[in-house]
Amino acid sequence: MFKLLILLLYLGLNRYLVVSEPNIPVVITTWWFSNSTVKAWEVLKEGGSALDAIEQGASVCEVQQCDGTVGYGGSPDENSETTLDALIMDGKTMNVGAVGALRRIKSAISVARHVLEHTKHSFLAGELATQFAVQMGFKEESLSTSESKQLWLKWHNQNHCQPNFWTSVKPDPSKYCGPYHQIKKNEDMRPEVQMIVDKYNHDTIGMVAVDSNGDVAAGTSTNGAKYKIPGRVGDSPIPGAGAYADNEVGGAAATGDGDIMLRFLPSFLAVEEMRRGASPTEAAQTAVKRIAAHYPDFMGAVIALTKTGQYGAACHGIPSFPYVIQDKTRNIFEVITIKC
Ligand code: SD4
Repeated sequence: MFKLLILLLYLGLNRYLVVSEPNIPVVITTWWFSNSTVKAWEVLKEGGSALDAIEQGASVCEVQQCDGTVGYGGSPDENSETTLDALIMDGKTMNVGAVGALRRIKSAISVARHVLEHTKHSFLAGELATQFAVQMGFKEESLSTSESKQLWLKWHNQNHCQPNFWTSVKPDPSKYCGPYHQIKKNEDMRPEVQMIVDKYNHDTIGMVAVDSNGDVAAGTSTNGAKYKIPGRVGDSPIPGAGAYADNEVGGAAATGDGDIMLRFLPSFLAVEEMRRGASPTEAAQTAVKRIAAHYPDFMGAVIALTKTGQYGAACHGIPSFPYVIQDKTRNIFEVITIKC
């Protein structure tokens, strides 16, 4: 009996004594945006910071216009203009830099980094965020391309402005273009428009990284939703919604139907779940399920990473969801696809 007690005590203590080495540095990225992952990994493997890895990694997608859904020349709004949302969060200081509806500046995540590093603010928006960027030395240029103009012309002239994001207005937004005027709610109860998330409308690069010092950072960059109402800002630049990072726990990032997702702060929730001891996969599942309980048809995904390099993801409303990982256990990046 005594021996059995000793054995049980030993096994119990052992659980706490066996400390596995952290799997850092490490970076994870939403979708199959591997070029951004490779860039971030280059930074991390040279001993660079997680913040630099996130900024430089997401910048690659902005330049390469990943799937036409990050950076310039994608997702024209109702006026045919492309505007950008981006966020970067430092899990060491809990400082945030973000821009929403940024006009005429291509490098949104770098402008967000400037908000983080050169201001005491967290979030700048619209035309005045552009003024800030110009003051910081960024070049002002049109974000439209012949592709984005074509896309808009087709939407406007052939598809009669379908789909759009209006409800309770006249003329009937499910048939006609605007300008619209409000009507009383009970005159037209049009259901909320769901964003179609597919290869060319998934829009957001979200990245989470831990560097070799154990510092965590997360970030996003997107051109948002196609045919959005001008001025619309999605979930991506909102801390806790698009991404979140905390050195004490890890980080998370989200992608999908931002108008719905930002109501639930899924990245914050995933990090808090990991703080409570949930695995990254469980944490991401909890965040996604919380949204699905209210909006069963929403489409989106959450990726999560602990400060020790454990990772996972969860998704909803699409058949499957890929994300990319690179760490020191892999010679090259790996795309992991999960079923939703
Ligand atoms: C947005 N969340 O602006 C972004 C778009 C996206 O998958 O990630 N779609 O709503």
